[in-house]
Amino acid sequence: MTVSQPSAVEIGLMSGRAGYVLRANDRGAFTVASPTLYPHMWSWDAGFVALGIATVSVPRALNELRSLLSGQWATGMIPHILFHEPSDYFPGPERWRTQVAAARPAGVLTSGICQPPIHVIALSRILHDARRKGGADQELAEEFVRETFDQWLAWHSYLATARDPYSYGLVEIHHGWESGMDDSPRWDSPYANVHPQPDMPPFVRADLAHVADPSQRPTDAEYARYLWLLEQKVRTRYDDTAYRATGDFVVGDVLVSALLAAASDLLADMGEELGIGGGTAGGVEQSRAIARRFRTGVLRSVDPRTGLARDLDLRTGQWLDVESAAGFAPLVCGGDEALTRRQRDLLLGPRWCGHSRLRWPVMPSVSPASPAFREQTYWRGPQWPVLNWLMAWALNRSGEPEAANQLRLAGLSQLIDCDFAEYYQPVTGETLGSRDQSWTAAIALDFLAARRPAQRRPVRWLTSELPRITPAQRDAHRDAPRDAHQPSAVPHTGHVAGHRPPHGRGPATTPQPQQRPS
Ligand code: 9WN
Repeated sequence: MTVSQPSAVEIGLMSGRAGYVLRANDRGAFTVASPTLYPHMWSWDAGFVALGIATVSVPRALNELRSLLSGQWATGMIPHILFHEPSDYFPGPERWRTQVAAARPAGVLTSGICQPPIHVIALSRILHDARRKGGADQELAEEFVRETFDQWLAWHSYLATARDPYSYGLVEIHHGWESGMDDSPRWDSPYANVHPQPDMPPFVRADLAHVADPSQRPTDAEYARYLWLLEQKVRTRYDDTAYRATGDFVVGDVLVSALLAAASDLLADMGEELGIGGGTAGGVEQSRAIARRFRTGVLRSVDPRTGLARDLDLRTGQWLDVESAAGFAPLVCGGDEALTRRQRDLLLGPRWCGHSRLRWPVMPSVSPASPAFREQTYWRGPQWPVLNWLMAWALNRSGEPEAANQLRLAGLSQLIDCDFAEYYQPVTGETLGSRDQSWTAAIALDFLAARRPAQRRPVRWLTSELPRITPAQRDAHRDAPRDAHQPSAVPHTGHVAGHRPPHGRGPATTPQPQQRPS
């Protein structure tokens, strides 16, 4: 299917209406994710919202990120929700009970888990806009980067340490909500091992009151598991090590890892350009090291047969083979040009955006050719405009502007009715979930602004970055006895066999130090 440029009138209508939605969802220093279903500030939503607002107002976009940072925990974690005002959203602060956590911030109530690190990607986009505008906007944005550099670095370092203690190069998530793709079939297998216990406090869902059809939302059984994991986080006082020892859900997430790698490279770029982060703390170098480690982890997760990246269940050691949008993580972090081209073709081809049943050739959350595909069920097939934006961004950055533009135009066509829904039925094009969703309006503004991407610094895949494994270590690994907690799917990690992480959980290996690129 070919899609054409929107007309001048359509552009005018869409940008006006998108701006209106964002204005209406603006609560002063922050933007609610949507007016009814999500009446608070969500972490990765805020990143997308900020980059959309920047097309109109750089200062307001920076304030969005500043507001988000006000919720940062002492560990560096940016929490997934900031509860600025009371509401009927469930689970609210009384359920999260973050007062049990020493690291929680003062002055704002938050949830106790996190979401994908899109923020520095948004910040670099805002800086790009500000520089185009020049003058006060540029000064403000550059000053903001200087002011907040260490906070972003702390956020990335949190993910790279507390959430990857054994240096696998995959960020560990403790809840499906941390992936941003709540009930994705990516998580079906790990969630099968999540068993809510009778002592979990009872609950009443609030989300179903805000959607036309309950089948568009996760099921009650899924919700019970979500709340049980929340309970496990509370009972371990939001201590990641304690949770890892006892929690039911511990998974290495490839998309979060790819975003961390890309964002870390961008943070290092900004630090270099502005002459910050090079001091004693070596922030630029730390960022580059994080980028290298997680790019390595993502590329190592790719299934050579499908060309898609895979999440890793760290409880069972199984790779999770699901044809979900997260499989395109390598496109986001780059590092292997042949794989980038393969993923570009796959993405535009008949299993994905080019699938014959799709109303618009826009990125679906799950391949329509997959047995896991469901047209109408939350993250099991419908299209999220922000995912499409992310793929377009990644293609642009990978030097594929034509492919990126195809997704951009298709994405704009999908949004032409200006409902700015949370997500879209991929076959009929019907709007689903919440209306006037902030991040959808924001990416419409970004797509409409259609500025040329900043030139990507070529990221070459350096084989010397791959941790090495000697034949002796490989044999030792092969011969080592396996148990239920020992992954069978990580033979290529380059880790030395025999050193089991505490609590008998996770792979029975420790990594070799990574070699510096030559
Ligand atoms: C739980 C706000 C958020 C998005 C997530 C999306 C949905 C929340 C919910 O809404 O999650 O965090 O209550 O369903 O899955 O990606 O950030 O828009």
